[in-house]
Formats: sequence, C-alpha cells, structure tokens
Amino acid sequence: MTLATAEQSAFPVSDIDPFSKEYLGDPYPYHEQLREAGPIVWLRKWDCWATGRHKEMNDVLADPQTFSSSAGIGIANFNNEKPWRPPSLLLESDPPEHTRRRAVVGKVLSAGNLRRLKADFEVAAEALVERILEKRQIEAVRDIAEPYILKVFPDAVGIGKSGRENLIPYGSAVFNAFGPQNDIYRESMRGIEPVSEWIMSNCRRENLRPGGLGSEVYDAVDTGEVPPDEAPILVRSFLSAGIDTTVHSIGNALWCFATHPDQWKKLCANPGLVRSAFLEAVRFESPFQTYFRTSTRDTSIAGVPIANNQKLFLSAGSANRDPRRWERPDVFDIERQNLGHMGFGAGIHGCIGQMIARLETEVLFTAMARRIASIAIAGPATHRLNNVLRGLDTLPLTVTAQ
Ligand code: OVM
Repeated sequence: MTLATAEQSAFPVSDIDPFSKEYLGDPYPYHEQLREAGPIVWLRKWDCWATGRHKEMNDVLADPQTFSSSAGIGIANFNNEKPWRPPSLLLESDPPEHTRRRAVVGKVLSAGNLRRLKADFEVAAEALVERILEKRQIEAVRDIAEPYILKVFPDAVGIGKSGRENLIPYGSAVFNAFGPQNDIYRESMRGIEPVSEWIMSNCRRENLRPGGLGSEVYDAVDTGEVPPDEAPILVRSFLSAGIDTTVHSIGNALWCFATHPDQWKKLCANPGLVRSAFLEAVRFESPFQTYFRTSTRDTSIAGVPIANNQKLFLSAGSANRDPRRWERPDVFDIERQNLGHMGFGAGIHGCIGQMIARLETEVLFTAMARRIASIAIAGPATHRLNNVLRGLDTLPLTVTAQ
C-alpha cells in the first residue's frame, strides 16, 4: 500500500517509530498513543500496519493461516528480502512443518521432562543467594540474572563451559534483527561472525552432552522424527531464544520487586505466590515486546482492509497494559489473575520454552525469598536498548538478609 492511499483512507495513521531510542527507552506513553489511535493503525515510518490492543493481537495470533510467520516475524519480509541467517525452523515457519517440529521440541521441553533439572537449578540458586548476601551491594544483571542463566541453561542444553559469553551478544543480535537496520541493529551485528560460528559449532551433535536437551533433539533424528539437517537449527533455537529472554525476565522482575517492596514482602510471606509473581512480572515488563506477522491474502482487521503480503506490527508490551483487557494495567500486583497475557505470545507459536523459563525463575525467586528480606534500588537502573526486547543493562541493588 502506498502512503497516499493510506492517508485518504478511514483508518488512523501514526508517526510513532517503535524502533527509535525514545520509544525503546520508555515505550509506555507510545503504547498508549498506539492503542488509543485505534484497533489497527498505519505506521508511516515503516509502511506497515500495527496494533497495540490485546484483542486484535490475540485474533491475529489465533489465525496463523492468514497471518503467517514464514516470511519472518521481524520487520524484514522474507518474501522480498534475504534473511540475515537461515530462518528458525520453529519461530519463522508455518504449519504443517511447524507443527511437526514443535511436537518434537515440545516433548523435549515438557514440564515432565524438565523435572530432573530442578535439583541442579536449586544448587545454582542457593550458591548465588549465598554470594549476593555476602556482598549486599550488587548489580543484579551481572551478579544475578546473567551468571544464573549462563550457568543453568547451557548446562541443561548440554553445551561446554568455554565461550558461554558468546550467548548474550548472539541473543542481542538475533532479537535486534527483528527490527530495522538502524544504529542499534548495526552495533549489535558488529563482530557477530565468530559469535555465530561458536553458536553453530555448539549445535553439533558431537559437541552436545549426551542426556542434555540438545542431544534429545538428535535422539529424535534417530527415531526418524526429525530430518538430520534440521537438528542443528532446532538446537540453535534454544541458544537464540533461551538466554536474553530469561536474563531480562529476571532483571525486570527484580526491578519490579525493588520498586514495589510491599510485593516482595508478600512473596516472602507466601512463597506459593512465586508462580503468579513471575507471570505478573512478565506481563508488567515483558522481555519480548514486539514482533510481526505477514498477511497471506487480502483480509481485514476491525473493518480495515489489509492487502496480501503486508507486515503487521504486534506489541505484546502494549497488549499487556491494554485497559480494555486489564483492570489497573499499570499496577504490578503479584496476586493478579494474569492468565492470557501476551508475554509468552499466544496460539500455535506461544512460547515453547516457558516451562523451563518458569522452572529457572521460580527456583531462583524461591531461594531469594527464603533468605532475602528486602531488595532496594541503590543506583540508576539503565535499559539495554534492543529493537524488540525490554531489559536492564544495570540494576544496582542493596539486599538485606531475613
Ligand atoms: C529461534 C528463536 C529466536 C528468537 C526468539 C525466539 C522467542 C525463537 O531461533 O527459534 O522465540
């Protein structure tokens, strides 16, 4: 669709740039503008459709035939542009291939299969809590979120100890590449080649510990459920999607607790709330904020015609604070009924890693709640800007023992 057509039509047009530093630094006022402009809005800056409302986002995700993922879930349209890396076989694919692959990976990442990891996570969490209680003054991203995830997750997947520092820049690049090729993108792509090589080398069967989650994907090659050439790219999904998301969910949750001391007290008094507390943190400060679908035919949303092969911007961060869906959406409340939020997406592509993400974080926050009476902000919290992620770069905290 051309701009001229858009401007003559009966739908809202917005100049918001969801990939500008202003937006990424504080997206919430822009989310409100987007939501209030209408159910579906034309973004002039990027020539694409957008919705910031929960209902429309949910409707789009419920119709993967019309709103496809195989043209990429970033702003780049793989029907017209070459992807920067071979596309994900899960995230950037449609049924029927997606269905087949997801069944296999779903089994590997199922709650039952993950139960045996819990004890390892607990050991790591206890050790970490011990260390931060000794320090008392900590920087939560480098002292908690990163070291915890970089230990427990690669251990679970079954990759070696050396080179794990590559996982963070790789994740940052993967997520930045869902946005346009702006300064943020270019910065994170600088020097990415050796990082990508390290990643792909760690996705090979001979480099994965037998019994780990990665090697279980290769077990499915032996049974004929996965074609041999798909296995390394499926393992790559673990390393792409499993690090930045969970690191940011921990940082964001700690920020929520530090700025809402009553909620931390409530969790300490009632550790059974840890599950809903984590879900609420993911609603309130969603790590994976933004992605796209691509229309596969002429269609319409809320009465607005959408042509075939158009990109549609979806804002989970905005849907999760849509007052049409949530009461007091800007209040962090760990006892809220928060089922149905968009922090893990929805529909056939809904986060397949959420069981392990929840296990990791529930174990960590349970260990912290047992030993730590209070968490207070001790300096400026700064965001690590990424085209589609929301997460902290620094979070100085003072922690006090129970
Ligand atoms: C993948 C992948 C990469 C980034 C995010 C994601 C949130 C998946 O490679 O499959 O899901």
